Amino acid sequence: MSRNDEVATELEAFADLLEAKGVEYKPRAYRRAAENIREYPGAIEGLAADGEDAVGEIDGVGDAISSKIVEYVETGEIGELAELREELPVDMAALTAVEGVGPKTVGDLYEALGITTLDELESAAEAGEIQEVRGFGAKTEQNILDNIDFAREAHERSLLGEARPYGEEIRDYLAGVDAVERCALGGSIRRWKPTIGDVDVLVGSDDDEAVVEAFTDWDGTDSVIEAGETKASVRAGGVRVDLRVVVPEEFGAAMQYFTGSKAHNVSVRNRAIERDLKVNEYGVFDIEVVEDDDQRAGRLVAGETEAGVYEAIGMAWVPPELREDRGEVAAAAAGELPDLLAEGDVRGDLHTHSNWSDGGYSIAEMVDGATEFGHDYVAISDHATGPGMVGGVGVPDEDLWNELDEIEAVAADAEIDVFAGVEANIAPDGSISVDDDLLAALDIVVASPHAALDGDGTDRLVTAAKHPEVDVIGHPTGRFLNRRPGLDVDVERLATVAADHGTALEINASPARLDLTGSAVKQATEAGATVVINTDAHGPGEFEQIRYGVHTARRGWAEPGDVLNAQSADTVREFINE
Ligand code: DGT
Ligand code: CA
Ligand code: CA
Ligand code: ZN
Repeated sequence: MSRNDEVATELEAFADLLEAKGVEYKPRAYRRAAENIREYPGAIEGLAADGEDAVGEIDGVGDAISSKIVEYVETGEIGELAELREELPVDMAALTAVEGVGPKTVGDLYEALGITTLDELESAAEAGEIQEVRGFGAKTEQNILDNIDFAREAHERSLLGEARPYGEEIRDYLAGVDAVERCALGGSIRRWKPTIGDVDVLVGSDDDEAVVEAFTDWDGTDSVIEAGETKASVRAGGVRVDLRVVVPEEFGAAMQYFTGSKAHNVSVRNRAIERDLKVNEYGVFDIEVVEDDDQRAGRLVAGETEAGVYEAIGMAWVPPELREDRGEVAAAAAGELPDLLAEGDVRGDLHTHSNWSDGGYSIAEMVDGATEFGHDYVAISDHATGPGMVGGVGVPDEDLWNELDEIEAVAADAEIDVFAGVEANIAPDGSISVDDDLLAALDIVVASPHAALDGDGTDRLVTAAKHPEVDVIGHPTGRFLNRRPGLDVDVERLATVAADHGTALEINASPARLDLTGSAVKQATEAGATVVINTDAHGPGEFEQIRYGVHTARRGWAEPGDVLNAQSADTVREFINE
């Protein structure tokens, strides 16, 4: 965790506890400051060394907050926050992971019932104690009971978008250690699963002791969970990282084994057995012994490289994103793996926000950001108002006409193509929240569900996909990873309609969403639909999150031809003008 992230996390914890105590306004200020510190390009400890005034130069950081930041950087603690934590000794992260439970609820339930953990919350709800608390009712209590299991499970997994940067940092660090010959990420993080149980790192080296030592000494390590001869585990920024060290000659076999998924490995092993071969984490051997104590028995056929392992059992190397046992073993054996979309194939972003709605930057800044990122085109698609849009985030139709003028003015000076768009809300009945005249005047219409996100949403989305002005169905299920599962959607039916009506289905690349999922993408493209990968960026710093969407598309076997924004601006224009 960078120092900026660390400080931001402390301020957010502060905000939660203040909110839990019923303090008004302040929590918002703390969250805003936290966000700006996270995005601040310089190192916070440098500013802190120059004193409170220097820290105060960051947007949204006033006197009260800057003195706390200096205190934190100097002493490793904010005194006032430590006191708050003692007053309210709650597991805030776990409790607020329950859909519908915010910091204020946590504070009220602690006050009334002394609840500090998920287990205590569950027992209280089961005993009917929560509905007796002032301001709570039977419905809230039932809601808690319905969502607690999901929260408990979710709380144990990190978002790919959080874990991946740590994984890459540690991989790059280890790659620079003398004793390390080969180094790679394995497990779910290499397969780009949306959530990660732990980060697996694999090293090929003849000096395991030196590698384990370098690993546990890493700057980013918060604590060492265990350190053995060839294995070690640490906690880094809330994520568990598992290291395994193998000899370089067995690195490929180990990578194949530790990348998983388990189901993929079972399929691979069965294919090997059919050929009188044995595959395990040490190599491919030319005898079919499954229950032999000597794992290395037999003549070694392959093991140094992963490609060699697959080749030895007569199949093409399988891209990690496909290793979920969804037909990839048969496809690789038949030489019929898809020609997957690559990160560099993406040419634009068709769903972004400016400060006309809830983004933090002007239209011109967003367009500059897209240009710098290397895109050929970008769409500005601010939220419209409409039923279900919370908290005055959306732009009313009459203002959207003015925004359209501004987008066109920025477009006239831009180096890249700029599409004028909107993100309209899809109401529960499938209707669209914006006037048809306005929809027709815009280049691109993204329509997304934002509220009433439970139950079957297929009819709702199908109705929207049929709307003649709608070009993209944004984050179709509305899920938030680890927070709410979103709508149930019959993807095949939606995709069939979308294909007929020239509507693209979004893979929202925001790490909190990754919606559609990989398996839904596979169903959608098999039904003939076009997908589009968008960041939903609320600032220029988020354009780079597109990679999470690209790898989700790859998990769905997507080829460049399946993806709208892997096409030229002209082709996109044709698609959205239809
Ligand atoms: P995660 O960490 O829950 O997000 O998921 P993975 O897939 O990273 O699972 P993890 O960390 O438990 O193990 C990493 C890989 O090691 C896994 O994908 C496949 C392999 N592996 C671990 N245990 C077994 C096992 O008992 N059998 C087989 N075939 N493979 C295993
Ligand atoms: Ca793992
Ligand atoms: Ca692991
Ligand atoms: Zn959006």
